[in-house]
Amino acid sequence: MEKIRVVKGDITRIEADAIVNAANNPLLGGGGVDGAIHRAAGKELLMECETLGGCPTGEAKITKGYKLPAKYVIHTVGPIWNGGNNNEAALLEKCYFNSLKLAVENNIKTIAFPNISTGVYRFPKDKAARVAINTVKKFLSENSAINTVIFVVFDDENRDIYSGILNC
Ligand code: AR6
Repeated sequence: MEKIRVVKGDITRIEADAIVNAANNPLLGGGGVDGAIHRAAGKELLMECETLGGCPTGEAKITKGYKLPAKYVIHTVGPIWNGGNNNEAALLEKCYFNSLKLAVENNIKTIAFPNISTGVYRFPKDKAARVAINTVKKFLSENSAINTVIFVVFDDENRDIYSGILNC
């Protein structure tokens, strides 16, 4: 069975061991997918996030999922797009890599990613998809602990980009 899947929809509804949040440095909630995850998980998620001391860009931290179907939330902070010559691609790669590493450390078998940085942070969607897919494929080829990675696409443009690259 394919280890990588593309699903269109709301990541807060996904039944996976972990969903990834495209958060910001303070980890105290925000708009976009971050806001949706906090709303669906309930206020206990914010309370746990308040104990984490924030998160540098490219790093990842884990919490419980509370009212979400997912057992865990992995919070990562994507780069803000600033023209492309400011380490944006390397930082985005770190988001995917560090989220997967944290997943393995927590015995997570299925993990769902949103399209990190492609909303408020304005990372071009096609470039971001290539970074996401290449990083995940490389990780899976070197590490057998993760069974399934789901790319959750929220808009038609990202759905077409991911389906095109992955041929699905
Ligand atoms: N499920 C799946 N994907 C979603 C959902 C959802 N419910 N809602 C939005 N998306 P963004 P960023 C998609 O802006 O660019 C927040 O305020 C959305 O269409 O959520 O990394 C944070 O607090 C887009 O493709 O995250 C930070 O301050 C993708 O998720 C900042 O935005 C990411 O868009 C982070 O910006």
